[in-house]
Amino acid sequence: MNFSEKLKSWQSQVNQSLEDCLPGGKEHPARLHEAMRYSMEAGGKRLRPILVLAANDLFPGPVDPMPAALAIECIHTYSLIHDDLPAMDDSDLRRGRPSCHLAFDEATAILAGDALQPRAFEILADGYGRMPGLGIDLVKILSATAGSQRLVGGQMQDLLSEGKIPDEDNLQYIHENKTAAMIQASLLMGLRIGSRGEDTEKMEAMKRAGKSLGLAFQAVDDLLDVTSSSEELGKNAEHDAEHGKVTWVTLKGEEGARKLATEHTQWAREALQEVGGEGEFLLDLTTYMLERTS
Ligand code: GRG
Repeated sequence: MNFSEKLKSWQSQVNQSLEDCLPGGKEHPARLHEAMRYSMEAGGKRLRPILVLAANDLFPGPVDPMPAALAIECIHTYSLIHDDLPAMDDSDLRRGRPSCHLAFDEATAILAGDALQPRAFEILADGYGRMPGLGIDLVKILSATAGSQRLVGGQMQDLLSEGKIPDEDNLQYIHENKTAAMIQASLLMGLRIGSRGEDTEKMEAMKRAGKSLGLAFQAVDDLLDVTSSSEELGKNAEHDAEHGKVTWVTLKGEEGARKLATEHTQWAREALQEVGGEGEFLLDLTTYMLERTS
């Protein structure tokens, strides 16, 4: 299978497994389950689950990486639902559809996000509970990443910085934690599940790869916000400027942001080469992430 065939095949496997792993839309309380499914089934690129599967594939072992891939998508989707709320980024479009709080209401959207978080850890417990060493490591990676010093902390700092004087260190902090942390965690979980997951040197190199890939992803996101339409993105374009957000584009210009994205992608690729293994798909994925249009 070539790169795009494999990507499509993994995306459809992930979509099918996500469909199976959430409570049915008619299950009581139906409104809550419908809202969870509404945001999850709206699609999205599924990049984080694909990163888990691809990192596992570097040194594949007997353990199924899919539960970890589903768990990280549950955390990611909750973060998008909450990010769109009026109290946060106040976005009305997500994954090509009205945001969850508009399709339902604010309270339901808050609860749908809330409910996706424990579901993530339940999926990990169900998938890896019989392998306590591995299971605990995965819970540790995902819970630390989703917590106050990474994803939530990055979001807090992002909100506190709206309309403030641009500060490069602050922007770096926000992007390392709000965006790169989840990309890094996806790669670390995938590698940990594979047959060489206890090799600390490989895990350290993967940490560096994840950070660079995440920072590249954010620089591309900042660029797309100014160069693409809402229709192409499936979310509001020019949202950053409207919300007084500092981005790599406002700090360094389009050319500077593009250079940053290319450099970080290159560093990610070098770190991935240090990790080793069957890395062709993952290297192609870094190019796909750099060249993406949505
Ligand atoms: C509410 C705790 C909390 C965190 C929110 C996800 C997030 C943090 C904010 C979304 C706004 C944003 C531009 C984040 C940075 C880049 C990012 C995470 C984009 C969305 O990820 P994609 O493009 O989305 O992978 P899809 O829909 O394809 O899954």
